[in-house]
Amino acid sequence: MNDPAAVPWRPYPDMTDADRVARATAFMEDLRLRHSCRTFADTPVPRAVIEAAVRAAGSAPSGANHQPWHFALVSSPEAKAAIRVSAEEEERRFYGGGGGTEWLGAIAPLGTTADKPYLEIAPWLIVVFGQRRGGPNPDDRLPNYYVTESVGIACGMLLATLHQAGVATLVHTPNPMRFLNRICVRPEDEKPIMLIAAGHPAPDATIPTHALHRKPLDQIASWL
Ligand code: IYR
Repeated sequence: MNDPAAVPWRPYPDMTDADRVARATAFMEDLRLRHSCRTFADTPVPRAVIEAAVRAAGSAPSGANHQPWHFALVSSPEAKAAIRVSAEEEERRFYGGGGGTEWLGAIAPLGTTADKPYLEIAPWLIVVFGQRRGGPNPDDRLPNYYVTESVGIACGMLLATLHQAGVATLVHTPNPMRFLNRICVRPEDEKPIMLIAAGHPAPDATIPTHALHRKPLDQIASWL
């Protein structure tokens, strides 16, 4: 029988079902206060906060526990400026018609444009790469599995950690994003999956009312 090495389950703290409901509700209520921020202040955020968020992300479940992700943590003004230049170039194509009328119509209520000053103003840009090949050890070149799903879960945990720490975020996905390999000095077999700006909201930051709508439970869940 396959009987791999294992350690005993590490128990959760003792709690009642009422505690569980209260904790789940409190966490949910806090997470529901998260919104994308598109106007950042240049106020610094300690590197230790970013480090904790990346370590949280790095504990996400992944296919075969290969942890197929790399986080490039960008704070240098030069690298941020280079990312802004290339991202805005792509965005000008997108907003200039490349996105197509349906897509552009769908995002119109967000009020976004090709101008992305936050890419330079936010103190941190976190560029997340998915690794097609890797494995449990740094030099492994094995195939990875469920890379997009694994990286997506990791990014959710990263966003939740930053939100808990009172740091605002924006997920940005310029398309195509290959320029991020060059600027972040990552190999071509890594695929940029998302760019997350992180920092403090500017005093004049707003949330588009379109983004306030959250589908009610009965529209997003079914019980069987
Ligand atoms: N990447 C562009 C366009 C954009 C696309 C979607 I889907 C959004 O939800 C928001 C924006 C941009 O960042 O402006």
